[in-house]
Amino acid sequence: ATRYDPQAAESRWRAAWDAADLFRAKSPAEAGDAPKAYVLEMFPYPSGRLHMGHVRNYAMGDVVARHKRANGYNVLHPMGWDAFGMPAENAAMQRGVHPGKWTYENIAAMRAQLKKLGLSLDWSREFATCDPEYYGAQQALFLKMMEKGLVYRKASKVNWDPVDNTVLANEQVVDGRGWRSGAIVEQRELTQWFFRITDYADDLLEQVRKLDRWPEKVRTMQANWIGRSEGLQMRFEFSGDAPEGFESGVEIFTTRPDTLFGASFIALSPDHPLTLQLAAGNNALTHFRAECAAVGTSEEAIEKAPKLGFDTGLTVQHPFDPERTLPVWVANFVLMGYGTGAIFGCPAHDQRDIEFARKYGLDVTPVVLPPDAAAASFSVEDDAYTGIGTLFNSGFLDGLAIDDAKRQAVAKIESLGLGEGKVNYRLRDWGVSRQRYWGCPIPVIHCAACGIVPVPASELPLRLPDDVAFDKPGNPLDRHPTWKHTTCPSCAGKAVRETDTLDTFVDSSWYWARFASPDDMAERAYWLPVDQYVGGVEHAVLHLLYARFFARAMRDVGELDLPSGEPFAGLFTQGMVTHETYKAANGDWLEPSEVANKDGAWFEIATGAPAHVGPIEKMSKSKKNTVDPDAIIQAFGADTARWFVLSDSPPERDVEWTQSGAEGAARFVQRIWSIFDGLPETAAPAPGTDAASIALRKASHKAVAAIDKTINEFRFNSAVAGIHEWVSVLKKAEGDTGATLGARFEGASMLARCLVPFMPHLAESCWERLGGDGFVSAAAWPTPDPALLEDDSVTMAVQVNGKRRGEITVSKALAKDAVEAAAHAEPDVAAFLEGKDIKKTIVVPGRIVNIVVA
Ligand code: ANZ
Ligand code: ZN
Repeated sequence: ATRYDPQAAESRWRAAWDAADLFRAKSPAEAGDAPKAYVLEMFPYPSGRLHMGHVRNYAMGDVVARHKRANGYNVLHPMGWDAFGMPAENAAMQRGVHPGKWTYENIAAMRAQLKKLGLSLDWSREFATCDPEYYGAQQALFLKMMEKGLVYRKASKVNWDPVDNTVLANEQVVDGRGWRSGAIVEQRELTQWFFRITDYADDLLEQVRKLDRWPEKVRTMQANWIGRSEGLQMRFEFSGDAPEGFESGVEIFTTRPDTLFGASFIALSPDHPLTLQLAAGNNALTHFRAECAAVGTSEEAIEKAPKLGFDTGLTVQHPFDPERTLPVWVANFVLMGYGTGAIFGCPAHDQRDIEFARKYGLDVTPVVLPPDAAAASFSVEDDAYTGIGTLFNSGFLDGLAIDDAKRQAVAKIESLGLGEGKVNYRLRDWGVSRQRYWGCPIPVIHCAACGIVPVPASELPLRLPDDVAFDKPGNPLDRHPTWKHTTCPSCAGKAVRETDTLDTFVDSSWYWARFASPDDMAERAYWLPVDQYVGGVEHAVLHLLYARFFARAMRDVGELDLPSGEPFAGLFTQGMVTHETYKAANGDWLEPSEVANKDGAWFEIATGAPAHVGPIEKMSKSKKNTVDPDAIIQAFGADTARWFVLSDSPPERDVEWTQSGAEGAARFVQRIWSIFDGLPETAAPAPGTDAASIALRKASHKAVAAIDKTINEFRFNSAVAGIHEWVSVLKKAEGDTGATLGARFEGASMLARCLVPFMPHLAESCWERLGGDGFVSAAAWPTPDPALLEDDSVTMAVQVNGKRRGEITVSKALAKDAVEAAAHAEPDVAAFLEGKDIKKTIVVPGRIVNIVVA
């Protein structure tokens, strides 16, 4: 018996695949009648090293790609790099290495690692988003979108570090402080670039319902993020003198017009135009606004901050009760970016409003009575009531349910000419400006005479300058001696370049289209949409939403022939790879390789001191519980690593990496090899028709069908289990079962082809050992013989007087009276028949036995 040598075999097969250019996608013309399949995994950020999460992600995509290829599809399975972003700049700041050099070196290292996995990738389409060809095309796209009105500028908040005097990315704000200076981060207004994603809000929401090959969970997350709410936009008129420019009143947006009788105040955002106007002559209000700004810009930070208010002294009139006036406040929890930037507060039925009202002593009037409460005794103290109920304390709305009351209130406001029903979206336009170097330069020029002027197409790509310094905080493009100074393409006067770069989410929003073709519309149309997208659930909201937006925008500027606007027809989100964590006695994390177990007790290898086992967690550097794919590949081979990450849990769940599991997978590789190694080196004889051979053939043909089905259903762990079972049967057939050599050869040949998606290198070696034609990676999926898929036995229900009393499993060939006898003898049925007189027994072959008793 020979041992299979994974390292030698794997590098040999990879070289042979490369030489044969085996995984290059065919052009539509070359492909002929073959259907197409575009299989894509979310492309990696070149952090420097592959981790086990990557291995799992790409192994899953490769199962799909290889399975499709074996089923006759023309497959596109590309790979590239999401290569712009902060870590490269951090490396530049900390180690003085240029972000470009750092990035391309990481790409080279990770490409080499990825190649070792034996993925069936078309490397000819590889690119990095920091390649000038890629970001130049992105700049052209940006300008087309600008022309179409999908891009605009407006003032918006950024995180400002007042010590380093620089804008910070969200990930550079740690607990409200700048990551380097430690200074408390402030909000600052800057004019920035936006994509008009809200133009597509309705369509993005409508279409997400139809994506039936997406996980339900992801579709719900998308819908919630878009956040459609139906409500009322109306104005409250001032009761005294109106401030200048606000004669018609203050516009508010509400989703609860039913609660208007419970209104006790109006609140403006600190950035509302009226607030700004009032602050102009008012130190106290100016000071208050500054206080509100001393929080991060994230929604979460604003949500968590304590409620702050400022009474403007102004009052407005209640729309339904001319006698009542309401005070106008400025409140920190009202955002300028949503609705109208002003609200009416109904403390009894809104949690933020009740906190605000209790803090500042404002009225609290409940107007919705819970189903089992009494009007006389119901009151709201610290917790707003947001449940269902009936209106009370509410004039003409009294007695109505919430939905009816909403309709009535909107109708009344409309008839008073104070406002109208309105749909609002939580989705905001996408701010894409970043004040950073390592990103795609926004291709516009600012000219004092002409305004915003696009960089001429002939000058694209507008490249990043290479000679930049990171010795100071801030954006090196901004302080570069020459880069930003240019002449206006329109008037030839002196002008400056935009120094903002694009959010890296832009880069990953259309790479799937670029893979299909850099510029050919017909080829893009041929490949798109992506048939199967595979990636982490952490991208369930933003990345997928931005990509869906880009598909629509590209369609609408004529860059994509994709009527649906949906880039990903199928989506699968895989679980994570986890590992036990270990701690030393002093509480420091220890790496898996630093500990060992003796008789159930863990100890630190270096010192012999006892170690503690912590919970099983996602592999992460901070907890030191990572396992390096390279080390695994070196020890066991890539097939073992692939097999393990696919084996133990359903793909959507987490899988726990264990050393013993990896060793088990490596042993299984040898066990499979032994099946092939055990066959004589002769041509395969005919399989034979004796009972033992037929039984073995049935096992093989059924295994093929089951593996096919489980792959199609993304149940790779079940496919793995099916292969385990099948291998046991084939091993047993080596003994004295009476199955012919031909039946064993047939099973082995089918097994080799079924192994391709999972352990492609081993599959090639097995195929070669059988004398198979060409590469098994290029072979067709085995076709099971339908006759061999049929079961010999059948399960039949047994009824007595029309009621089901039991079931029997019998051979299909069994004669009718034998079936009758078996039905009568079935224990539950027999117990029921005892002492009764059987009149008649009707057998419906293969289905049911009906017994009639008196
Ligand atoms: C009065 C009211 C009474 C509200 C009540 C709620 C409960 P969604 O569902 O997310 O659309 N709101 C409106 N604009 C706001 C802004 N710019 N900043 C902060 N809050 C704002 O939320 C709509 C509700 O959020 C609106 O309905 C408004 O408060 C508040 F018992 O109006 B409501
Ligand atoms: Zn000009």
